[in-house]
Amino acid sequence: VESMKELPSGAGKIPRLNAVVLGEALASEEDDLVVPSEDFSRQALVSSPQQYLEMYSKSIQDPAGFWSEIASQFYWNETWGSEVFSENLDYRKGAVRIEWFKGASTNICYNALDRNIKAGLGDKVAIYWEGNELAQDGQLTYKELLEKVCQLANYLKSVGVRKGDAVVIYLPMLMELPIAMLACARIGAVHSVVFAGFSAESLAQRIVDCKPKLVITCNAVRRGPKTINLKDIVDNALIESTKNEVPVGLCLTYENPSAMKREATKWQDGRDVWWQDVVPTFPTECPVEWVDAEDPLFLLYTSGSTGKPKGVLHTTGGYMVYTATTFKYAFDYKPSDVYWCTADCGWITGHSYVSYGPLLNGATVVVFEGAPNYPDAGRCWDIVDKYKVTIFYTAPTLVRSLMRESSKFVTHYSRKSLRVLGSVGEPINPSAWRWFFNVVGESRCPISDTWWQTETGGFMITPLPGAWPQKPGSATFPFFGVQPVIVDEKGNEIEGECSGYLCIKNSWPGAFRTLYGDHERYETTYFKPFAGYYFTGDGCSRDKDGYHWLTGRVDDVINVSGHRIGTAEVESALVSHPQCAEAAVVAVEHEVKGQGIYAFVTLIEGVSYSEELRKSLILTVRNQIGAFAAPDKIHWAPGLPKTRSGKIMRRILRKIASGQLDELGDTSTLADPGVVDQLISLSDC
Ligand code: 6R9
Repeated sequence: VESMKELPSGAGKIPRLNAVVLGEALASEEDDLVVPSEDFSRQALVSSPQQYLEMYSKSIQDPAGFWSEIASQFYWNETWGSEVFSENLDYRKGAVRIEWFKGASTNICYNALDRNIKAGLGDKVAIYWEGNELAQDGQLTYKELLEKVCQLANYLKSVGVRKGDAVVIYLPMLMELPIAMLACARIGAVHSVVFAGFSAESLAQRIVDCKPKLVITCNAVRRGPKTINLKDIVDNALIESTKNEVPVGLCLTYENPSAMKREATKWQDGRDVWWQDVVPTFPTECPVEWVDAEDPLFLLYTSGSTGKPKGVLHTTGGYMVYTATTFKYAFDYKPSDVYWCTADCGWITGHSYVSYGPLLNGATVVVFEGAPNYPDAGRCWDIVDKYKVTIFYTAPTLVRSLMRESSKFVTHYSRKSLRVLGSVGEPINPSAWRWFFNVVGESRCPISDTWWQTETGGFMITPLPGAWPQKPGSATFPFFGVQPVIVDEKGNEIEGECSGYLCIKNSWPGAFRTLYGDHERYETTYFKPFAGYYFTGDGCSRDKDGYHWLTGRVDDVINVSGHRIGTAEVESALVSHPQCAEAAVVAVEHEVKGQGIYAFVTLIEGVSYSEELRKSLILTVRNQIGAFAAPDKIHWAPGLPKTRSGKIMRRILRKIASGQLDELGDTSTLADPGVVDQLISLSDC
């Protein structure tokens, strides 16, 4: 242990794990450490802070050696040259550029399927598919999955899709979604998956930007009690894209008979083709297109703070190595695991941790089409028991919504297969963490609170379960090869216990390489705010033990009388109140303090609003953070405006809070636009 602390540590390079973490002192109550069980640690891939430090140090001191050793476990048709990676993150020294394994050729579909089959996993289940309705399910072994992928890949080639061409995929969580992604990858086409909850207008915008050879969709999907007619949305999007001079001549449509029969589907002869009519007629073998490690693998659009969505571009080799490695370590993956991530493949989490990361590891993955509260709030645990899920990865918003319901929905099911839990998408407040840990995981499963972004490709700051004690609400320490730094306004790195802007120093294999068609925006948004670093857009503090606490987007930081308060901190305090289910906090202008705190609060089922409760909520914040953080206003909110991926749209809340009701902007991307009117009607309560 002593020697570990003396590792050569350049500025901010090696995490400062303190004595408590290294196991020298007993965890005290005040530190709120959740120590992994000895049984778990003993079997874990990384079983101690010391082992992590050793691997981490190597990854930082010799990134080329560290990553090329890992990369050599994959199949490369040709290997990389003398340089494992090359980079320039400093725009003052020329164009920003990141390259890993350049010159090597490989194929991610080959590595996920053929390679695993050659290693004997052909008959292992690759995908368990669970439909919206209880009795609806299916499965594919690795061999069967490869056959399906090859048939589609052959079809795509037959209609002229070539290496480098874009393909837009607008599908719900059917097995056909990962199949379509892998088929594109197999022939070197660039997929652009658009979450099937986006409107026709958003879909059209993405089609116009990447000009695909075809769109792959299905006629309809059932989500909970509703049927959504996806084909109509695509039809409208294609009318719109044609108006913008991007006509798409082919729409491959999967018939999803449980949602809608073919006869009921609107059809445009000459453009629309049924998947089931053509794809199964193609051979089940398809040669692999070897691509350069730096050839594009996919585009995924993500919203910026303003305007046009950004087409985040990921390439092949680095992304492959990075998603596979992060998956393996952050979830302590073992071949016997059954893994379920509730994210949709329309988001980065579904790319990296439903499809590529787990399949590259030869894992068995659950793909769920439906809604987590249908037919009731016990559905997730029903699925966990049905497939004996061992690793369950979800978002805090889902945890909180399930927390509002009776815990009988959880305890009714056994859940004894579970061994690791995961969280992603936003900071998880300690009370949701505790509920997830205690109630869902019965205090036995470590929680990997994975901080990362569409842009980062894979996990950046995350616990390695079993390796060190956790702190509810902290994403803990950086993954191998990642050098997070906290900088002040001027871009100076701050050491030790501090808070500021989270940046990353140097590149990592999974980093995005550009914004499609707009390298300048890439540099301006991410590399110019703090010269020499990648700027994440997030705020972060590091505590005395070196743990990282993400405080939310920096545009969500409130400055009250010179005190910087993360909206997430106040929200977390509010949500810790036993009668508060969810809270969203925004800044409003304040005459005296500069900014004031405005809190939207959703109460738990069955509790009604009262003046007494308002006071008690404010008192909770005063007690947990300090008087300066007490909300100036509590706005009762039966529901919060969220995107379909579950992110709270603070932009809208800020407008409501400041009374700018005529400037609400576009509310069409909300999961439920009705909540906005509800909120406005409660403004004066
Ligand atoms: C993977 C994903 C990225 C933003 C990111 C941050 C927030 C994600 C988090 C988290 C705290 C976590 N975020 N995971 N904040 N703790 N574990 O969600 O990608 O949709 O691009 O969002 O989400 O603010 O900057 P993306």
